[in-house]
Amino acid sequence: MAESTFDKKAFKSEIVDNVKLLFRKTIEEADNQQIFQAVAYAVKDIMIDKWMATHKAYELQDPKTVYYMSMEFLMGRALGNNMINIMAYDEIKEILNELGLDINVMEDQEPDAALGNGGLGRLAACFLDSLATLKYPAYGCGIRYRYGMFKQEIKDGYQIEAPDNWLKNGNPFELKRPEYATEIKFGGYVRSYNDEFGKEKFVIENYRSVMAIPYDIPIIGYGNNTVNTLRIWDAEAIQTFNLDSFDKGDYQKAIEEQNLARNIVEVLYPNDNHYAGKELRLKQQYFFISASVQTAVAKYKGKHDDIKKFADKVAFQLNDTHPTVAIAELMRILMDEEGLNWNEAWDVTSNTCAYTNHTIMSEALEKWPIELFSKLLPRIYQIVEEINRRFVEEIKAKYPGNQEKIKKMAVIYDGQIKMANMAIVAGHSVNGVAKLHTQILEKQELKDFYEMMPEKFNNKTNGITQRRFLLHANPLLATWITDKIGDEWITNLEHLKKLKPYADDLTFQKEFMQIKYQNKVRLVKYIKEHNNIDVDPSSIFDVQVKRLHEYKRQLLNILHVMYLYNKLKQNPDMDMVPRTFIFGGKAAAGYRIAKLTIKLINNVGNLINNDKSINNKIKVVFIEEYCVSNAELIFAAADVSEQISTASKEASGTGNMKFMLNGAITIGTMDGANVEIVEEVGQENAVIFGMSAEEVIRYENQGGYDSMEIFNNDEEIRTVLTQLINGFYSPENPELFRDIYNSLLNYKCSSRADTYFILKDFRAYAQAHEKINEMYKDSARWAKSAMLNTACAGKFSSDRTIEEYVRDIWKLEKVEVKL
Ligand code: 26W
Repeated sequence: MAESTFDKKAFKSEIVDNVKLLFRKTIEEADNQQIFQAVAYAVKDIMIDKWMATHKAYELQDPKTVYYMSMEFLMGRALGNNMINIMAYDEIKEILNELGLDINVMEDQEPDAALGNGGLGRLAACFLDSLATLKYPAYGCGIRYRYGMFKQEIKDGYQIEAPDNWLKNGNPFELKRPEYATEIKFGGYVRSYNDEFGKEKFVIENYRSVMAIPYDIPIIGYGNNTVNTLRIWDAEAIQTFNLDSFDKGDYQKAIEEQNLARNIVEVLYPNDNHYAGKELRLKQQYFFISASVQTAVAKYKGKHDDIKKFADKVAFQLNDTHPTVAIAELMRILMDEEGLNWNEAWDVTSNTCAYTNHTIMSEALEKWPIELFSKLLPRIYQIVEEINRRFVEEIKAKYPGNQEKIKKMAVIYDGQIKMANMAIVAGHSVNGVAKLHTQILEKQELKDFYEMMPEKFNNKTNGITQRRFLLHANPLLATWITDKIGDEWITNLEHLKKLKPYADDLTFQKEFMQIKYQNKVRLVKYIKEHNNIDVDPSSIFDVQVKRLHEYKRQLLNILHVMYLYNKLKQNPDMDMVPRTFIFGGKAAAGYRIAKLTIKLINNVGNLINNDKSINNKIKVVFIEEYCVSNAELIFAAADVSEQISTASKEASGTGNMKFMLNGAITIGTMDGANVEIVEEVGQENAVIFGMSAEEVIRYENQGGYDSMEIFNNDEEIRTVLTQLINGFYSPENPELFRDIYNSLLNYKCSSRADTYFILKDFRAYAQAHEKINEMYKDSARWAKSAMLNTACAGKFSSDRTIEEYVRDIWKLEKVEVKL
């Protein structure tokens, strides 16, 4: 590990100087936000030398570089992470102390960079941390949304969305790079002509264009000198006003262009796993992809003459289908601008591009109507058409007369362009994000492709960065672990295995649970401040935090709480360790049933939390505005991790890994990465319940199951469901939760009753919770399991995931950066 050469004295005076320079104030006069900015600039100052050194090393050594293309990077806050990775966290904490300031308060001044919805965006952020820590040359390429993920407020139990003006105070870590602005063309028409050699050439005419302006954010590796770049693109109009000469027409046009540009990057689409074919979304995609691909080509050409060897130096990873237009854009540049023929361009494109699939939910599959697509991107559409034409020929050659195959695999079918199909056909790699997920892709969702091109398919089980989700999020546990086994786990998480022998030791168990208790107290304070609910830190903290979605089954969780409450009312002496059920997560603004579920959780909480007769045995808390920064508090404080998706639906999950790392015990289905979590920690240290993925798929193929039968035969379930429609939790409006009730029991046009098998899994889930209760009562047993969860989390580091991508897909070499 590099020695820290941190100069405390200099850093302290730089903070004071920065406050003066930025705000014309003394440190005594400055407010917390201003001091945060001053500290952030001082940290950036340390990073900038390393950033320049990294740039120089890359220039000199010309290594192969991966471009991680993603519409989402859910970075969260940067200051804490950066202080940790420059290895000066404790020193800066001391400096701030000397100035009478609290480092946590300073960190809390920073808004989250919430340029992502959930798992897919956070994965991209973890990957950037790992790439830099492992010294691999990498760019993140994305969009600088003016507004990130909306802010969630809970009013009267309902979710209210508010805009996330995250750039309000500026972003101290970003660097505007106007010198790298790139023109992006939309619309117009394609004219073809023959050049002097008789070769057909294409030009787009009558297009409208915007400028893409990059902002660079430094991504620093832990304890090394590598600083990679997250490049996010802003949009500006090409001509700004010319005040001297504007007549009315110009003025109008200028404003329009300004608006076209502004609209593109205005806001992140807040849909998670639900596709809506909006033109603006396609504009966003082409905008940042064209800018990124053009830049990558220009950079390559700065050093190399032979464009055919592009893939020796460049890898594009497409984070889901959203950036898939990169394939056609690279083809366009290679053919129209670099003069390659189709086959040459195809080879380069195919060797450069690789695709990651993040979901099997059919409603998330991106398809674009030909009309919309071809109008916005006429030349790109021609290329997609040709990709399709050639591929359909291949299908016909391989499966003569088989129309089904064409229907399933063609890139264009039924007036729609299927982006996933294009990614699979064109790229050289298709990967799932957990073992089970990849198997389902191969055997079900992408079966026909797997049969035709099995060599492309591979698995890369997701991971998380321990630097943020343990070292930063849980300093008490991090310090304790380092005391016991040294600090190598920070860059090699498998070292946590060394904790295993401690798991049987009573003293260590006590210490471990004491730390958990302190983290719970920290969360209790947060809950008191934000929800004004009193929570007992010695109750079991049972947590489900993630995006609201029917397949994730927050509804199963809250129905079970209702069931437990009924039981307690019948028998107040019931043998039950007090439980705090903690929920958190955002619902897409237009997702009615998900929003109604939030309201249900809050109403249930309201009634139960205020019922003295149950002796505080149950508390229900809905944490408002779940985001990366409060997630860090929540994971550290959890005893039980709820991972209860309908088996086969959760591609991987990564929250599950963050809980495990922090010593929570999983209650979950055999879905996504849960399968591998159980493999690592052992069945006895997790509580697994419910239908398997295979069973779910079998039922789905049969058209579902009869939930009415369960309703009719299970009185306790019937009581719970009836409470949804008899005003028990909504006396002012007994009909309020009718839609939830109906979703479980009634067939509705296209969707089956209880699509997500909530009632079918209910009894198994209730039993699993009884098991949790029993386990917890044996405190030594619980402590041992909790410790083993931490000890066995080694596999789930994103460092491991990245090494696998590098080995199997990107083929990068590490670059040592010297200062
Ligand atoms: C176009 C609408 C849309 C938006 C987002 C479609 C699909 C998405 C994402 C693919 C949804 C997503 O975040 N998927 C999650 O990806 C994580 C990282 O691989 C996995 O851990 C989660 O299981 C998966 O739901």
